[in-house]
Amino acid sequence: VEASIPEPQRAAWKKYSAKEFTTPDEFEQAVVKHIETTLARSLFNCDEAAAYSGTALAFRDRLVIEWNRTQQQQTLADQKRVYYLSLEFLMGRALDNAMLNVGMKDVARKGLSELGFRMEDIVSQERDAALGNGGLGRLAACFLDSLATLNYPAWGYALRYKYGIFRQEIIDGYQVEVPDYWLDFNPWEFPRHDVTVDVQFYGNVRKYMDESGKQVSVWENGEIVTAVAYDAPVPGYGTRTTNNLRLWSSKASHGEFDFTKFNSGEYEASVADQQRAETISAVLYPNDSLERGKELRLKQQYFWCAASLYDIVRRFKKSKKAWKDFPNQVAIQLNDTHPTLAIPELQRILIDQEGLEWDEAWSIVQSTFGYTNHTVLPEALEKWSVPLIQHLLPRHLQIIYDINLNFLQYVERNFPKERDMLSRVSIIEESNPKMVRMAYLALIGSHKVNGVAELHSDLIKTTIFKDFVKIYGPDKFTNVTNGITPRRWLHQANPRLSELIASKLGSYDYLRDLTLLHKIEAYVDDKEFRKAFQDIKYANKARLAAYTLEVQGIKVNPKALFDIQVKRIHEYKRQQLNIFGVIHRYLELKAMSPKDRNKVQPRVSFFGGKAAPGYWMAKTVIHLINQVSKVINADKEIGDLLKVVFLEDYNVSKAEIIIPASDISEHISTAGTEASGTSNMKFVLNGGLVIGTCDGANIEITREVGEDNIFLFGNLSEDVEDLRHQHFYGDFKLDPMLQKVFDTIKSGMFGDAGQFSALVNSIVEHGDYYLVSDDFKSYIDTQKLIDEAYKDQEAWLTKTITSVSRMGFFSSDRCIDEYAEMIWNVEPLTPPKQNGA
Ligand code: CBF
Repeated sequence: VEASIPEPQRAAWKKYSAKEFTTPDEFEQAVVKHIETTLARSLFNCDEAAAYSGTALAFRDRLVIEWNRTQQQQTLADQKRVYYLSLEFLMGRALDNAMLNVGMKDVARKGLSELGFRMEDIVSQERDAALGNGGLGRLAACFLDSLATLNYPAWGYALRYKYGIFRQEIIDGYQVEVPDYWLDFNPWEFPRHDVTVDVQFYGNVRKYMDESGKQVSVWENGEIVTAVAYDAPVPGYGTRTTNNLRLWSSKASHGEFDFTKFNSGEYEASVADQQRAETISAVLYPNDSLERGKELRLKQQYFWCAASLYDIVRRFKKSKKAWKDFPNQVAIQLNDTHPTLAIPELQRILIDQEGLEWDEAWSIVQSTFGYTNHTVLPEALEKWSVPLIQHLLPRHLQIIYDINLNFLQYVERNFPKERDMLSRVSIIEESNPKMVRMAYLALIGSHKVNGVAELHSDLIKTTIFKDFVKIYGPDKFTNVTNGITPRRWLHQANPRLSELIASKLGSYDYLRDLTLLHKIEAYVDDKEFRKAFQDIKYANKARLAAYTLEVQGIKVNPKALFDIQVKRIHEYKRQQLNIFGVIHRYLELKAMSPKDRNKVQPRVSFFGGKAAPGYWMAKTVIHLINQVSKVINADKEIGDLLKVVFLEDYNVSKAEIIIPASDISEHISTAGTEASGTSNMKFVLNGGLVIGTCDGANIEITREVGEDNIFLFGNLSEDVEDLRHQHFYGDFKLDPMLQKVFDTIKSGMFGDAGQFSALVNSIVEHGDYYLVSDDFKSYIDTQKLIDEAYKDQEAWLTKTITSVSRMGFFSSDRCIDEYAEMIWNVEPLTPPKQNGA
């Protein structure tokens, strides 16, 4: 292409082509230029928000150069790419991450200071990109970071929600949801008005025979909504590779305004189509591990899958390769069942539009997709009603039925004696109305299915997918234990600890190979190292204490043991167990003599997390935490011995302050319910210990750090079913300590007891499904062990340093390499050296 452009033009272009800033001077020049020209501000009215915008725009320019280069290199290399389809990417802030990944933070710090600003103030101006609910979305964000860092050619695909996850306000102890207008200023996105896809809904299917006698299906008369691409660069750490995250926004197919309607006087109707179309990408559904069959949600899923697949197929077709090569060029990972419609959509494209035979197309589909399961909770396994799909996507329903028919015939042939199995494994559930089981469709349409931690991957094989293991054999199933990016979750969140580690290891190489952390264990007895490690923890606690005072108005003592549980509020995650434990602690303190109280380990219990707006029980838990906090924090007799804090509006950027400050963090789900958890990894990596159940990744963390360095408690997953069964048949005895806690709640100490009766009754009267009472004693006893252990600060320090040094396994880089090898069969593409580009 380059050769076809005349030399003088090429020379001029090269001369003026955008250059990356490398010095503080060049950086300042870029910032000031953006502030003065792009923002039309000046030295005299440049506040921190404007300085943030200027800085972000300067970095954006820098990212774009490598982003364009990477995309060009990947196109020319024409090798297999990974497409990660996730309805959620919980990216958090981008500026700090961009500065670190391109290695320009010091340059920016110096430049900003010369311009009169403090780096920290500027970074904190940025709004979080909160396009996710929790673990699943944050995992996707960590994966993007690792994919770019490891130079894998990869794209993320999602929706450009106008409103991300709601902002949480606590008013009178209750959660109130406020919209998140995160797009007010977003320098990181590039609207691609030239990259659009028309996506069809509704309509009907016409079938006819063509001249060759082949049956042809045409999906017609539908409504068209246009998907417009918005791209965001994803820079890798210490590499030039900058991948792409493509988000789709919806708009009416005829543009913003229907002039025909306007001219005929239908003024409201002239914009109504646009408003209806825009609704599709307007909101992120705020439910974590809890889905409900709303038509708009299904529309979102199809809109996103159709646009993404069209894009992927369009890119593939440019290569002019044969269709059989599609799986050699394209690996699509389904992050949970949300993108499952991509399976019938690809089959539709191949048979209806490209004219392939069913079997050939289906083999391409199966070789292309991989499916990650993130939960065994029955309420989170998506099902869509057949009439709804019939109405919205009539052709897809036919294809789903055909997929099912072929599959059931296969099962019948291979398991002729197991008639019952057919209804169990059918994609269509014979209920009223009939439902499409999306997890089954995802599994049948993929060549690999993975769980996200060892226990979880075992559980899916023995519970929800048991029959499928028999049908396909165990090789279709695998495990990829989750991981986290050490760039954000250590280097960015805890720069001093990162620096200390680097000072001992001689470089920051461990941020690209986290297993190098093991070398830190050699310093576990090094006095100077220990002191520095301890000082950093204290400084991080002091930072959280200052934040707590500033934002929540609660004064806490950084010398107290900081006990933190931050995650989505859900009954299975058992924040209720934690707060009942806090009440128990308070009652014990109140009953003690002042002399005995003096021996008690002071503690601050921090909570944070959002409840889905319609999840009433979770909201009750938040209310109880806030009521308990009010009473305990006001109790002068107890003072610093116990404080309770609910940190409002937990999100990624707050996690970066909260996580490095923990002494102990709580991962206390009912065994067998938390697929993996990833915050457990973040806390340990930052020098905190864990109290947890034998669940999800807690088990592998224990294996890595050693049993002496974690506080496990509670019933095991294999006992859960029996216990529930016993409860169901009336064999349930409330733990006496918990009884006291409930009596206190009923006494009205924390406000109107009626408000908490459903929570209490779920345990006392309705079978205690999450086994709070069964695990209560074990939990309390373990908390006592923690108090005791914490008193020996030296031994505690040894545990934390040892644990950090053994966390190498939990890097998301390791996950991505495992996915690449076991599932995607994709190779990295190394960028050329800087001056040889
Ligand atoms: O795998 C990432 C995370 O996904 C969830 O958040 C989910 O949405 N299903 C799980 O609940 C977590 O256990 C898991 O770590």
